[in-house]
Amino acid sequence: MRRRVLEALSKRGILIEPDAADLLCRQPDAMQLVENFIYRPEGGPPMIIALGDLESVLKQQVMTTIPDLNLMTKARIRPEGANKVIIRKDITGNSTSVGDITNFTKLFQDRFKTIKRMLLRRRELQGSISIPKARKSAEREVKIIGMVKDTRITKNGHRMMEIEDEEDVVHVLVLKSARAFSDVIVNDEIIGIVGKPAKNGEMIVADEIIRPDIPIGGGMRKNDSDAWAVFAGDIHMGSNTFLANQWNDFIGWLKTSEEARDVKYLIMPGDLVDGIGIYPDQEDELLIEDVFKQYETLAEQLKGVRDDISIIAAPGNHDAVRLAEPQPALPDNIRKFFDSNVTMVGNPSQIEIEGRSVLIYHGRSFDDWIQAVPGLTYGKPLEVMRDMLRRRHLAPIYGEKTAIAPEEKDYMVIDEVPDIFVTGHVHHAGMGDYRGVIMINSSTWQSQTSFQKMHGQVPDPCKAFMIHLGTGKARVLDFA
Ligand code: D5M
Ligand code: FE
Ligand code: ZN
Repeated sequence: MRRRVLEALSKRGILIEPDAADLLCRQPDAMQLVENFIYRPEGGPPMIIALGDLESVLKQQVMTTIPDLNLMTKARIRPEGANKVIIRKDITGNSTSVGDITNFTKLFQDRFKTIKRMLLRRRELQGSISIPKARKSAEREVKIIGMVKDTRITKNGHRMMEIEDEEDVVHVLVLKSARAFSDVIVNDEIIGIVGKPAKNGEMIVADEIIRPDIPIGGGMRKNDSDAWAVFAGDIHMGSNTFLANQWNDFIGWLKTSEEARDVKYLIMPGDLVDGIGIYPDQEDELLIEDVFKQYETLAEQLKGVRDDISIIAAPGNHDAVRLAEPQPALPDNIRKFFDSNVTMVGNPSQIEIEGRSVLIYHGRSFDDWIQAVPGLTYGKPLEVMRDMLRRRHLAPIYGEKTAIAPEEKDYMVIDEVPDIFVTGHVHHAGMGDYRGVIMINSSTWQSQTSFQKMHGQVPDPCKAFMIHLGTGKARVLDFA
């Protein structure tokens, strides 16, 4: 092992200090670590690896160490039924918005604080100051962080924004000739601005707009998991447009197919059923008019899924929980229909499976994003998801279609960068990658509804995405 490791490094012209070499060779995944050093995204490989460098890489690693024995024998590492779903972030049981509290102050303060912290880590925003200080500043360049309260185009075609921080509000002008002009701004997002004070501190002329964004060079590192996760959203059980045959094919595949043998997780990001009273005259489009019966039917079918598959189900805007986001998990009187391998989580929620962090969000805010931002469309949900990741927020636009609950903490902030980000709602199927985050929009099991026809929305149903949790390998299955 030592020889292989040293050879691999020296081939690339990398030296390693003896104590670092000792520690490296004691790692069962030493060769993988060598790869990580070679392909280190930040500025290429180091010339000399010191003990401290290696220790910090080991600390960052998502993988747990694999016993040598398993590597040699290729024995299956995960014992049967070892699935563990760790819930990292979920409103369920943590709601503070009880009764008729309609005060959003704390929510917005929390959002501001959390995203400001992320922005302050950006090199471009080192030395940020408050708006009052920026107004009085004699410097040529100032840096501020604030929430967008308003944005409009002036009669000369420039963009004028109102930016607010904890102390003050200021006008920020983005000239149409500035590079930042093409960057879309949505209301209530939190941004950093680098610019020049003007008009005696009444205004700042922006040179650059900075977003919290996803750090470059992240992404899933290999781990020892053998398991696949499958994603299936927007089932809409009970609707007369529910695609029963295709769904049954999918469940049948999951039960018996050789390809599905190592599937250990089924993740369902909302709209499990069609619900009742979701839109006017919905009864006319329902096959099952009792919402409990809808869940019971779904639960019955999921009982056919192998016991060694953990099912994680979140609600959407058609499900039987409060509509305001974050939505808690489905309550016990519905949960009770399902087997014990089903974990109900909130919307959004962040879970960990096999060392992978998965952010699950149904996606009601797609409607607001698409309406607010020219160029975003229902047909390209991955572009919207990328915009959510760049702003580290699932639903920044307040007061439109997405109902938001006045919680004290903003659960819609993406504070932890996920390995996998899955959404639904728009009934499209897409998989992509943004700076190492795997993005999935998980299709639907409902054909075009009359509502969608009216709005010219064409669904892309009956696709199931699969991700190998050890390697990040992806597949798409088509049951259409
Ligand atoms: O949403 C399914 C699709 O229909 C999704 O693309 C959003 C769209 N939809 C649903 N309600 C609305 C409203 N009120 N405006 C615009 N677009 C909408 P589902 O949640 O499954 O009904
Ligand atoms: Fe839906
Ligand atoms: Zn929906």
